[in-house]
Amino acid sequence: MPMKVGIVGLPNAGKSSLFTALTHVAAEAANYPFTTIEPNVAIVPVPDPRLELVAECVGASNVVHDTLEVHDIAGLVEGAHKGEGLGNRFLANIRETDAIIHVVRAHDDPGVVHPVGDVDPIADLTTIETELLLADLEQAERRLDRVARQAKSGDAEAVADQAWLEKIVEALSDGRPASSVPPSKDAPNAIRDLSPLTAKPVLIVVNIGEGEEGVPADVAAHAAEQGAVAIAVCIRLEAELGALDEQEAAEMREELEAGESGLGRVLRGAFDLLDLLAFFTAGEDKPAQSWHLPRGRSAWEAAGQIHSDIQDGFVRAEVIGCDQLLASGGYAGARDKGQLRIEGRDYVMQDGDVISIRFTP
Ligand SMILES: Nc1nc2c(ncn2[C@@H]2O[C@H](COP(=O)(O)OP(=O)(O)OP(=O)(O)O)[C@@H](O)[C@H]2O)c(=O)[nH]1
Ligand SMILES: [Mg+2]
Repeated sequence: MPMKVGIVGLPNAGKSSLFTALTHVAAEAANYPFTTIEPNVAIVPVPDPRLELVAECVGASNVVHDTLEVHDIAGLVEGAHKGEGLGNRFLANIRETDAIIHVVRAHDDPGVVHPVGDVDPIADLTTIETELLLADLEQAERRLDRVARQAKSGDAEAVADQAWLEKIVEALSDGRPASSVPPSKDAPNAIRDLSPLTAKPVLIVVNIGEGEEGVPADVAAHAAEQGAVAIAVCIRLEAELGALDEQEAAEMREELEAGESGLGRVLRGAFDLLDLLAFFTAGEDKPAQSWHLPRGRSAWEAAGQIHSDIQDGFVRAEVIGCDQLLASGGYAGARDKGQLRIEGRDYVMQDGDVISIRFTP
């Protein structure tokens, strides 16, 4: 299952332009079978240069980068949590995602209509943040109602859920995000069932005009306050460059002194938010593949990323850090040096591990 991110923002902020530009990247990425599940869902590869090196070192047949699923939703407006502009349906779409990209307009092109008035990134960010907060509050209150009824009959899980939900409702009512309430040990499923929007990590993409540079200071300060990361991208330029072929785009980029691809920064930024580690599987004449896991997970959980059959039949794993594998020139050299370790199911995966799992089918 790829990790998912959802793009939010006011109407006309530049969400669909960003989405389209990202899908161009996906379509052009070498050997990647580009897929569009639905018109507004794209699967884009997250390239890891280490994987290319590992593939070459072990003589793999091809390279398959792990992917990120990006959801574009229609613009949210004030009142979205109450269903304004189909808001609730859009919000439900992003409840399933692992992280949020929040696009905010900072360019002042008079040709693009602003939905509520003047170009004001802080006001716009706040409008959307408030909608997410109110949407969470409404969900949490509804759930609390239900759980409180079950708790009356003495159901221990419901009692624990109720206690946690009460804290969530209190925080949200005060304007604090769900992320400010620590998850409860006694109510492990409550957070998953609620999947609050305001507990998801946020990447703010500031849509700047051509020739502008950097995140405006007030937006940077606002992002820091919210615990979000902000980057500046001229989305229209990226969308135009994305439609060109790679060489043309590189020439244009140089001519315009546009610097590194803003889309690369968006993808990497979104991915960094998820705080995952990468691990690899690779063998001679087999595909070399990258996978991702939250930090601290076991070899058994890594197996589950690859295939549930491999997880079910897990026997042991052979593991080596990719740096060691590369330095030894491949598996044979690493084995000679005793660097290929045998690990059990509880082994804690490290970033850059190359793993092969023995399993009974
Ligand atoms: N000048 C300028 N215009 C832009 C930029 N990014 C997007 N636009 C324009 O703004 C308009 C709206 O962009 P979209 O990407 O459709 O906006 P959206 O956020 O998806 O809007 P909704 O789907 O209506 O919520 C389009 O006409 C874009 O061409 C930019 O960086 N600079
Ligand atoms: Mg759109």
